[in-house]
Amino acid sequence: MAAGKFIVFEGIDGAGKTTQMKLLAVALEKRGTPVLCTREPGGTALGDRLRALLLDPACRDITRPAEAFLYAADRAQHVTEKILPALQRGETVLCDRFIYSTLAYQGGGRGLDREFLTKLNELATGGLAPDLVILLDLPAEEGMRRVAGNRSPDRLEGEKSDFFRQVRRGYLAQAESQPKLFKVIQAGAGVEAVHRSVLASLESLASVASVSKDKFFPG
Ligand code: Z5A
Repeated sequence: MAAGKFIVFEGIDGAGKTTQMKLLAVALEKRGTPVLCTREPGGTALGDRLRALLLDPACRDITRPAEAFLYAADRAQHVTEKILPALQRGETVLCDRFIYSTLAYQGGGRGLDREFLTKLNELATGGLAPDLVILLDLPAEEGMRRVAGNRSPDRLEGEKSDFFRQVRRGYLAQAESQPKLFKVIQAGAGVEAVHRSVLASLESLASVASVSKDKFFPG
């Protein structure tokens, strides 16, 4: 059975990852591509419990390395239990955040050593890498404004805007150093315009390239 494609959505909080991942899933399914949508942290029973801990404002004393280990534990379980089996079944996996979040948040934002984080990521993933990373790029203030309208801030969203500016820089540096893997999309545009850009970014992926952006937003 042919292996499915692995597509990761990345970006700061409020960039629109969840919105765009769902739109892409619908678009692919309409074309007959089997899709699994998942996210980090979360995606497994263990991951859901780790997610609750990681986002709990009461857990503000988690140390920086402990935080990195918790995200890695979530990822190790997620890759083995959910992502790899789906890829082996031939499904296209759409994942809201992956190793690049660790490099951007724990590296760029928290200042942890990049080599340490890269090793941790390798350990957690067993070397699994996506076919495409869609980076939805947005100024930190705009992302914070979007999520502020929705709910009270979780543990990380309580961070200052400077933190999210560093995270954004962390993402852009990764995209610059891996231009074949990353597609950077300006996420400040409207939902439909961003979706069109997401569809266009799939052109490099052979098995999902038949998705026509005109089909979903005619005219
Ligand atoms: N984290 C980490 O530090 N290290 C790691 O390794 C990993 C994660 C894996 C996960 O929380 C947290 O964990 C996250 C990083 C950290 N930091 N925090 N906090 P999460 O999963 O709850 O947070 P998130 O992934 O950032 O989700 P989010 O805040 O919901 O953002 P989003 O998925 O990118 O956006 P959205 O839900 O699609 O849209 C947000 C709002 O904007 C919503 O009202 C939309 O209707 C609106 N929206 C979306 N698109 C648009 C456009 N184009 N225009 C206008 N409005 C829009």
